Amino acid sequence: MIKRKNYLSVLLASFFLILALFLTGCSSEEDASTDESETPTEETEDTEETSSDNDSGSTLAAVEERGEVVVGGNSQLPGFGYVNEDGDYEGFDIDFGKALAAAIFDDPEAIEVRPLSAQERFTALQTGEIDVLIRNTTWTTTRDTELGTNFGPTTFYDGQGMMVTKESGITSLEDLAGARIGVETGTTTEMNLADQFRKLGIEYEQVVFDDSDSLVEAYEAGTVDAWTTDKSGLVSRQATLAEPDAHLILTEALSKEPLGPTVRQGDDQWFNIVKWVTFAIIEAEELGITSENIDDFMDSEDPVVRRFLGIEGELGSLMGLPNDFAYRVIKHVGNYEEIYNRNLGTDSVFNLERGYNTNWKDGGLLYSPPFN
Ligand SMILES: N[C@@H](CCC(=O)N[C@@H](CS)C(=O)NCC(=O)O)C(=O)O
Repeated sequence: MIKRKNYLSVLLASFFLILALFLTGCSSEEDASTDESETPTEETEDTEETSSDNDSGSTLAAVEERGEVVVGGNSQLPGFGYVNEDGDYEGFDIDFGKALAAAIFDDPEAIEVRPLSAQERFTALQTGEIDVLIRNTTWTTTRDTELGTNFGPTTFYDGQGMMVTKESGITSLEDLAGARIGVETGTTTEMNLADQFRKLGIEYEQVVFDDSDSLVEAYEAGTVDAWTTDKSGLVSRQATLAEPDAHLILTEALSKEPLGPTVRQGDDQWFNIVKWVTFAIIEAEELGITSENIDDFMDSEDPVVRRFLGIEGELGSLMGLPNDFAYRVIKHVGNYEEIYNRNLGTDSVFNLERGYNTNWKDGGLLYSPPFN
């Protein structure tokens, strides 16, 4: 059964890949999906077919049978998703994948990360090659509709930025008139760049790359004058440059980039699991529950805490999970603050300020609906 599924996935994957290349001519998926002349695209029809194969509950059943969650991730973005010196995947996005494994298997290591380029990621989700995509991916209308995805809660509120060398003397977008600007294909970045520069009436030369390694290489070699992506991506890659201090990220933001996990449409149970595991991480910070102190909460009298940790009620079983799923997640992976600090904040080389990514009680945008 599993073998047949895999075979079908491979066949479908090849088909989608060829179709995607044909439709997009190797450009961004936004280009393909916003072209009204192609509506409805074959991609849309096939996406629906894949989704209908995915009746509610089938993803969890397949994950349980397999014994691990297959997460589509990034391997080139320190802090978010990358391979560390020991050959293991590490990062903020990876931890949200581990949280799913902790909730289902009580084992955060029960995941397999499939490294995917920006271009490959949605095909991998549509064909069933991965269970969930957690790869600095922005929630947009076309992805939610034509690409057949359902986005879970935003885990990182970001915006697109621009990196230049300090030596260039460039301090604002206006200074980039006539510049060669590097951008990665298959991202929201390409369209935002075009939109913003059109709005500002700035002429520029867009240079497109297939992955961030080749883009950063070209920037360091001076083949492009500037490069643009999510500010988090710029911060992450700045740390890998030969002379990080020789570069600056312009203060202007070109767009809103809400990043979060996303699943295929058609399996509401799995969508709920991804949503509520993510919310558990946010809620735990609000409740002051950490991986260190969680056991002290097990005799709490607070009904909110008791329901959250599964001491009372049956919230987990309503979505096919054990009732203590939130306990498992926080015990093994930690709450939002712990995950953030470890990968991006005070305990990391990036020391990135949380900005919008603070809990609503501290004036930020992170907010979990009630666990009841
Ligand atoms: N958030 C944007 C951009 C995501 C993206 O793919 N960013 C690039 C630039 S940092 C990246 O992660 N590249 C890594 C790679 O090519 O593997 C999106 O969803 O389209």
